[in-house]
Amino acid sequence: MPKARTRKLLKFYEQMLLIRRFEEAAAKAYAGGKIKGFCHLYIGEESVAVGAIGALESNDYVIATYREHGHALAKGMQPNAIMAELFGKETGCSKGMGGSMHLFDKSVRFMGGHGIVGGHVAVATGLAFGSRYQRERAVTLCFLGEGAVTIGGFHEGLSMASLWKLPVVFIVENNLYSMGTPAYRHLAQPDITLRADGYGMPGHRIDGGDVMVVNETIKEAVNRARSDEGPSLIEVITYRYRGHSMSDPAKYRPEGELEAMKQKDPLLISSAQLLEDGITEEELKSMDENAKSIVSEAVDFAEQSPFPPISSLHKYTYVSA
Ligand SMILES: Cc1ncc(C[n+]2csc(CCOP(=O)(O)OP(=O)(O)O)c2C)c(N)n1
Repeated sequence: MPKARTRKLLKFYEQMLLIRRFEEAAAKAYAGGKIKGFCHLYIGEESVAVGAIGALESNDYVIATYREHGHALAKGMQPNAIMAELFGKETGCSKGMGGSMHLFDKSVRFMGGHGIVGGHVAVATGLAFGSRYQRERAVTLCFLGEGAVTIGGFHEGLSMASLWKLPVVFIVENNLYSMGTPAYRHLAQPDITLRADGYGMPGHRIDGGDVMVVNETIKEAVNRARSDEGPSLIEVITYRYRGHSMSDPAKYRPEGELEAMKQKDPLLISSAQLLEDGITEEELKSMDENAKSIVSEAVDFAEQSPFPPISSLHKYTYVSA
């Protein structure tokens, strides 16, 4: 029987594998014309969502950006419902009407999937206010990119959350680029954690490669939030392997950067730790096979599901035609 720490890492590794294989399948389906519109992949960043969400209780909330497939999976959404949503099918979590950027599942407290950069930060503060008001003792994790920290909603969300000591943790996934713009070209102060001081909350920067480090850091911030000590701002350095979205060939990266970053792949880091803890190559391989089969079933499910009927065109809108 592996030690508790190894068992935890195994669970995280399994989730990261699922996300990696899910995203690879999404890329293939996009290239084959099965997924249309925007599709932002999370490959390379898996340790952030998995480690952070692994620090939560099941009644805690997660809210994220449009790069949210990984967060939705880590929060317990069904791969079939997510893939079907990406395919625009009626069986998708948003009935095929939201697509990649608008995953949502209230039953597991995954509150989206938001396309307006920084807009959801204020929504996260609202969720945390709601939890406090209803005495739920739930914590909200809000994931955002470094491109969101100069936007008004970031300021408003952090300021009010701190003033009211709301149970929320803001996690900046700094993957070094906002679309094609590197952080040094849009952040006058590149140390994002310094902003925390301006809102009277603790700020920490960590390297996101090791899922256990992410987990431990976020756990501390979650405990703090749950004991009414207020929010924290955690900047996690990470890297996305693909372009901003499927339509971006990512030509703006310096030569060799991607290859160098892949040497510090979160899956590589975790598998090396697991092998050291006595888990065998065969066990890791069988976990990978399992992830691939879950994803392949999700793709079949999405392929075979119907598109929403034309009669539903005006359903779920604020104003009917
Ligand atoms: C308010 C707003 N402005 C501009 C955009 C266009 N836009 C979409 S994604 C993006 C870059 C965001 O980068 P970052 O926050 O670092 O997240 P990442 O995509 O790297 O995960 C921009 C500018 C938008 N969606 N919303």
